[in-house]
Amino acid sequence: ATVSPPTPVATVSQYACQRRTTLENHNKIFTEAFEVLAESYEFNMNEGQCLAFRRAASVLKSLPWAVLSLGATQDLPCLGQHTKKVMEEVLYYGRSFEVDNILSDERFQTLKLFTSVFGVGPKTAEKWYCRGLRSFSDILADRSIHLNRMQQSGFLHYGDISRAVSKAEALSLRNIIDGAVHAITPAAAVALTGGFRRGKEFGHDVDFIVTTPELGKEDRLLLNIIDGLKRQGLLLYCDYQASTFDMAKLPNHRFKAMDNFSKCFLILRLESSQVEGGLHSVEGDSRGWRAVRVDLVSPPLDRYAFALMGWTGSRQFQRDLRRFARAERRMLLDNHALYDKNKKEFLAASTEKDIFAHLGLEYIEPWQRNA
Ligand code: DCP
Ligand code: MG
Repeated sequence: ATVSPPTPVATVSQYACQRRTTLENHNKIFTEAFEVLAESYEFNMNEGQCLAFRRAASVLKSLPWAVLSLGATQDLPCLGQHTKKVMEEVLYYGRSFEVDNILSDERFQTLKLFTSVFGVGPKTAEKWYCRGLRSFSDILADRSIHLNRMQQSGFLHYGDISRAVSKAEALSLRNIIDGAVHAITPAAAVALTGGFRRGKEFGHDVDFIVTTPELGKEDRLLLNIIDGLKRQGLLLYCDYQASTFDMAKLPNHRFKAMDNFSKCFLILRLESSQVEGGLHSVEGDSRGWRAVRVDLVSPPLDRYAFALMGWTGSRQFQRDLRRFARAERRMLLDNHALYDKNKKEFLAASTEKDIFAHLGLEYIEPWQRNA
């Protein structure tokens, strides 16, 4: 890779969906600092500043060169005064003092620890922090705290599921889900999505889309898969959510965390013997198995392309696809559908390429969506 911007520098779009962002990040020293700041703003419920730093990080991730001076950033979008001040510190001192302060802050450290538990979001973490709790043992010793089922499983399997999932483990899980699906109906299909589809070597979970050609059978399919996994003794935790999908509803351009398809959040038992090269977790390997977080989503077949797009991510890429659609095309996009406000009609898509084409965007491969 080159270390300085080639001349002339091509203009960088403010939208991640008009940039090609591979996993090769030449500006990690900046983007890691931005991520800490974004997270800190997220804990303080400052959505605007949080997003500003996530956007800035995303722009730098897309560059095929390393930023070596502030001057090199003058034509880049999404970099405000605050981001540039942080970059200046990093360039001159090799570190940002603001970031160092956040990292050594007790509140930040505690909220980071608490939100690392499956089922614990920023609000719950904040509540526990305000009660004076600082560690897992504080939480577990406090009799006045009620843990929901998800949080109980989160603590029970904390050691395993806080450790990254490897690609080999993800592929082994695909075989397991494949087997469960095909025992039910050979017509159904399984696709690995999320970060692994973007080419990542490690993830925090494994995301799959399952589909059946029979419209309306999605809920049934998912329940049958869950049942199959249970009978094999692989189901450690299951939170199933039936579909609330309404095809008459306009897409919601706001990037909320959830779509309305039938889905389940699982913790599965993965045997070491099933994984090529063994388990990624050292401790788990001596035990012979580990727990892994798995998400399954089951859209109706005619919505498959939208669901695949949404679940492939990255979050920043999907956020900008929706922002681009609305601001530049007067269209509404979400995980379910694409609606053209000019023509007042829904635009169908059977592949991701169709969606890019409807939006008048060049096709971006999944491995170029690591924004
Ligand atoms: N997603 C969604 N609705 C949800 C959960 C996720 O639309 N209820 C989308 C957002 C992400 C993608 O699916 O872009 C995958 O979510 P993950 O949180 O699993 O993120 P990644 O797979 O990209 O990263 P990781 O490696 O941490 O799992
Ligand atoms: Mg994932």
